[in-house]
Amino acid sequence: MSVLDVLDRPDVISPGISACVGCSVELTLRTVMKVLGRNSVLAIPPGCMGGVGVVGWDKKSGAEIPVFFPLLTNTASMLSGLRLAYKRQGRDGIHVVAFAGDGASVDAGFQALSGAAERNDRIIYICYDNEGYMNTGYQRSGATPKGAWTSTTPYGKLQIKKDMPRIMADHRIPYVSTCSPAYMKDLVEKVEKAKRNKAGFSYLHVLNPCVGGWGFPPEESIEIARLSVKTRYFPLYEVVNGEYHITVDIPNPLPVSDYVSRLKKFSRTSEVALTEMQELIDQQWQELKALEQVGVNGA
Ligand SMILES: Cc1ncc(C[n+]2csc(CCOP(=O)(O)OP(=O)(O)O)c2C)c(N)n1
Repeated sequence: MSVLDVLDRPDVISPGISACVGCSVELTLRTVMKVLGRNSVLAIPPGCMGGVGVVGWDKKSGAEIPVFFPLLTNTASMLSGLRLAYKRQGRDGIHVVAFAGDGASVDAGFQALSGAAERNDRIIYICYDNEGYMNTGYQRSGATPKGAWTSTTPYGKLQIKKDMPRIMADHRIPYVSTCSPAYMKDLVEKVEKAKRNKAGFSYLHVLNPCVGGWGFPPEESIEIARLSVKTRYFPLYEVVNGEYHITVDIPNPLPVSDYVSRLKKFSRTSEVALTEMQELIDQQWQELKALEQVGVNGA
């Protein structure tokens, strides 16, 4: 089945939800759910996607599947419970899915997420990473990169971005991948792998440019996402049973300054910080290449 066939499927998310113009998260959610289909239960914690109406504030659900609203802190553990309940009912075919922001995943909900991964519960957990607590006014999160402006880091964040996909891979769960809305074929194939994964936990980490929080024109959302990959700022790879594989190779990367210069959130980032960012990107790419050789199991 081609990607176009998948993208032509009917939406399970209703039209008219109130995401910002140019929101790449909405596009990601619609696409992911086209792949996973109607036999799914969706958990959306507080955040942009919770706020825009997918959970159905007006009692006319914004989705044609069951959606519920866990706390910012407990998305994964609620899904673990659901999975057990379905198991007891003999309904193993239902996809139990989280669609959660980076704040809900790398910070506030990390304990629940790490616990569910450590137990290898059969959950599909998708983190949409817009690099901050965007719904509540652009506060910094553990996923905000060093040097970036947020409302709580007015002169640029001092710490580097938490490398969440690598952290999740070190739980040695069956499936981890990074995805981008600018590489739809790659994204669809990865969601399909998660859908087929019956062995346990699947974690997908999507980098989603945020028009308001990052400061760029709405029509450039996908271009910015593509630049993040082409500069190797956000490499696309997967880790299947401990084996790393770069799915979109970038043999001739653009300098990270091509990406940074497009985003207002980096307008106060110094030359020194930019050099450091490039060095970190080069180092992480080398590490990824090395992991491709040895995997998390060192085999
Ligand atoms: C424990 C707790 N602290 C704070 C909040 C308030 N809150 C609601 S949404 C949100 C932002 C969530 O950020 P993120 O998960 O990154 O999603 P995004 O807003 O970027 O979509 C916050 C802080 C909350 N709901 N629960």
